[in-house]
Amino acid sequence: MAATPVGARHTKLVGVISPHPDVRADAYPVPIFLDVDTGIDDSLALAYLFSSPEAQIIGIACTAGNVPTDRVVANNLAWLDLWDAIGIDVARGADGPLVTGLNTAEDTHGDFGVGYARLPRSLRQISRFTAAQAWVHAARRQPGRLVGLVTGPLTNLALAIRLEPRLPKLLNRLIIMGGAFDHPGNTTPTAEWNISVDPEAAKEVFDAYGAADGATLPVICPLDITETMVMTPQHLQRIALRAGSKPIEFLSPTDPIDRRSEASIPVLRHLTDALRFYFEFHDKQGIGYVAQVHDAFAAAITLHPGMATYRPATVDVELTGTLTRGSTVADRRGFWGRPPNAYIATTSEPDAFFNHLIERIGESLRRRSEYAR
Ligand SMILES: [Ca+2]
Repeated sequence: MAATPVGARHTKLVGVISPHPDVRADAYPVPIFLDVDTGIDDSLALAYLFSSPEAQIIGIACTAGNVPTDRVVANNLAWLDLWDAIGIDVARGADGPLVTGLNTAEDTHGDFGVGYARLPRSLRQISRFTAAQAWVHAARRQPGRLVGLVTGPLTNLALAIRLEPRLPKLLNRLIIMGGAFDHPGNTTPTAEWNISVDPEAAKEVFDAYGAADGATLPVICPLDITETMVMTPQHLQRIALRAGSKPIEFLSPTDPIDRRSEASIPVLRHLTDALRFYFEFHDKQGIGYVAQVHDAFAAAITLHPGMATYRPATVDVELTGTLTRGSTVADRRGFWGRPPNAYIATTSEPDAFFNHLIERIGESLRRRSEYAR
């Protein structure tokens, strides 16, 4: 069978594994629009971004996923309070996927989406915009500059592209945590959670990029790479040491079932209680008393694309398979005759990522707690 050559407009990208070519090292701070379903690993991604001076968070869209939309909103507002973040609008998204009902993942993230943490209720107001409107508004305000990061289902982004079909071209870059390619799924044997919750939305987004001549292709950060980002109790302890938190805690599967963090730094106390639940979930899955921190890694390559390598691919989503609905499929041999519509993140160094994450969050918390004294 003859493979059809891909279109000329992307020929410079075809067949290479390379650093993402569309980022300038001097392009800091990065104005980021977040779309999240917070979520324990979303919470860690937020912690990383709030701790990183290169990130300028423009707004946060709340998508139903790990927990229902209202809970995602409450979690995001609470984290903004805990991090003393100002000037960041939080926009409520749709109540569920474009076509089907909503599945949530309280077994993975806890009834409140943040494990055992009980975040203080926030009195902040949410945006007057819907999440889809907020996407469009943010992109139009700084065309060609905004970087999108989605660590939940793609429902709101798909709705935003319906509102503004030029959105792919208005964004500087887009990073999506989602999908699995040469790797088993984490929701079905072949499907990853974010894509599986709303496959129609994911397909709309990937199709939009396939049709958007001149748009910078989105980066897909799939399970293949995020499942190698395994956080351990040692990593969490290193954050606490760096932050100067007291007492220094070390989480263990032999801890009493009702043990909760007594960390002196509130953000760290809540993160510890969230991650304890996540460690236990992974342990129950047979992975060990650790946590795959998918969203935090996607956040890191948003700020530092050089932390991974990428290959261009033509990506689509299975909608009708009786066993494979929600699976991502990459056409590497040009069977479909369609040009690449994404880069897939392929390799990275977990140790380098965790050193960076620990330094960022630990140092930020240390400075904040010293300032508060
Ligand atoms: Ca998420």
